[in-house]
Amino acid sequence: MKEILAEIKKNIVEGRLDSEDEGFDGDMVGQPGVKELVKQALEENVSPHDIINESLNKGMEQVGHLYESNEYLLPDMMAAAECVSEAIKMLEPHLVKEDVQSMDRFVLATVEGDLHDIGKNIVATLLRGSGFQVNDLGTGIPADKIVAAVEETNAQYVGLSALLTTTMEHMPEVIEKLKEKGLRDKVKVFIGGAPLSAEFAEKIGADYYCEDAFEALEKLK
Ligand code: B12
Repeated sequence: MKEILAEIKKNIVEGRLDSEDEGFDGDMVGQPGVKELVKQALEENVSPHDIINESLNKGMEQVGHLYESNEYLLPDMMAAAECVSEAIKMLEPHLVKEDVQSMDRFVLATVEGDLHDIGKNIVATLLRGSGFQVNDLGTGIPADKIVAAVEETNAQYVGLSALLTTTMEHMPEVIEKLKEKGLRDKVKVFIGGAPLSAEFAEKIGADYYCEDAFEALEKLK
């Protein structure tokens, strides 16, 4: 991995937004943080794709493991999440191609009971950048509301995100309600989030499982 990508990942794990932050061990003041490093990477023409997949995703994966092993507490996870959100904001202009326009409509939501939105927001940014009209409903959205949005906007695609093993169980509800409303054949259902898999997509009758946001774009093509 490029050194700068490894540095960004390390600073995500340390929860260091900028050079004023101490970091987990408290001795990193003065060293560049996520903001400075992402700026530098963009200046060096490192691709936003690599920054997202190699630094942001992998950094958060490591944070998840540290939380699981009780080495990190909730505030540590939140500090890392803030760094990723800030990095995405900086990457957004580089992911959005202003000349693309499409009539394809995509409804996106994190399912009921789930407040994780970093991955969903990356998906939204990439889709908008590729010309899709994205109706991002936000987090913790009940199945009824998601289906109503599909109906109202006449969307061709719906994307569901879940990061908790408990909340992924709300996904089949959305598919059932789409069937009840006679909308299932009019919309392709994409699902994503760390605990999901292609097997789960097949089991619940979703059309596509995507490991990351870029895979969603590939599948849409
Ligand atoms: C950051 C984080 C948080 C942040 C969320 C901030 C935010 N605004 O999202 C905070 C601190 C708030 C948080 C809270 C909690 N969290 Co949390 N969190 C994480 C962590 C570390 C990273 C998630 C993340 O952002 N990853 C980075 C993004 C980029 O990756 P991603 O979401 O997977 O998205 C990519 C793909 O999956 C895909 N994708 C995602 N969605 C979609 C949708 C579509 C349509 C498509 C096509 C693709 C796609 O594309 C994305 C981009 O490439 C994970 C660990 C992990 N390994 O996932 C734990 C984790 C998910 N959290 C966990 C837990 C337990 C919690 C809490 C219950 C903790 C608590 N005691 O309160 C709460 C739950 C709150 C709630 N009700 O939702 C557990 C879940 C365990 C389980 N088995 O369910 C994990 C796995 C940590 C762990 N190892 O224990 N969390």
